[in-house]
Amino acid sequence: MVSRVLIIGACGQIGSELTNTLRIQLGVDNVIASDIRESNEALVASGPFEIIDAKDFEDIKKNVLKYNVDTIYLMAAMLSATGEKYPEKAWDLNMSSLFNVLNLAKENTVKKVFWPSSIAVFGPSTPKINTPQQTVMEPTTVYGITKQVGERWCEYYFNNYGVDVRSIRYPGIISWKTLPGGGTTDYAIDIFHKAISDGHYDCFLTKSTALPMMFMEDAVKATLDIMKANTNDVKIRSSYNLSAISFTPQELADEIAKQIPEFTISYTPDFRQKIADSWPNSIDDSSARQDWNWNHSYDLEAITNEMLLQLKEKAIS
Ligand code: AKB
Repeated sequence: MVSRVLIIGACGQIGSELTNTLRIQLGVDNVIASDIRESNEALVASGPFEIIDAKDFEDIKKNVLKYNVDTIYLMAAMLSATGEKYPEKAWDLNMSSLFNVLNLAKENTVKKVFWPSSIAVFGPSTPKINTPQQTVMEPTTVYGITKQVGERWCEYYFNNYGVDVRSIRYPGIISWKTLPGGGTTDYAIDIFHKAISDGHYDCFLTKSTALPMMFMEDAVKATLDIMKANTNDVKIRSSYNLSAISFTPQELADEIAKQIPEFTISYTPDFRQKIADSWPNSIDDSSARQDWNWNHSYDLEAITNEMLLQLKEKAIS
């Protein structure tokens, strides 16, 4: 039987592309998109869409029953930079939405849950290079705290209630279709837009701030791979480290300048520098590669080529 999925937060950066790919794989009517508002016209027009508040258990349940949903992807969250501006709201949204979905699985209303964690789960005391799967975790952002606590609850619901919850720790995700909202890694997308429109980018991180990053195609693939993996192969039920590449703003700027030689970059670090400084430079994701055969495809050159090509085309169309 084909799975029927509900995506909560479907208008967002990752949610929108996950929805499109799932609609191709499962059929449009088997993928119910939802968000707190209709903020992505193309997405709303592309198949079933419901306004759902991720903090409202009954709202989610009503739609799960209406569409006979068996799997939920919870993509709604307040990210690191916005979370620092609204700490209580970030805690409230990120935790209540997770509990709503875990509890629907606990009562067997849905069978499977995907919930994203992040490299934000790590903190300044974590080893920075090739950060291991299991290590010191003392996040200093509210977003990171919600991810760390969320991971503990995912594992708890799996161990104690048999909830089939699966999770990966996303690095910064680079994409061109939908803009990201309120993250620290957003510079790696802003820079492409500004390179094309202005030939110059003023970066909010220093030139040598290395962060783990990944292209959207790889992120969507990882998400679907872990969801398709055999239950017994998903050995980690908190969240898996996931990695593709790591680079600094300067390295990214140099790569862009290979194609736009007149491109220049300046650096004006703001409050997001402190967040970036608390995160790893690179991630050891050997558990994901071993347990469910994770493999990335896009390196820095391929990402840069694809971003510039697609955004230039979008600018003239
Ligand atoms: C952010 O920067 O907050 C996110 C993340 C790394 O989870 N992109």
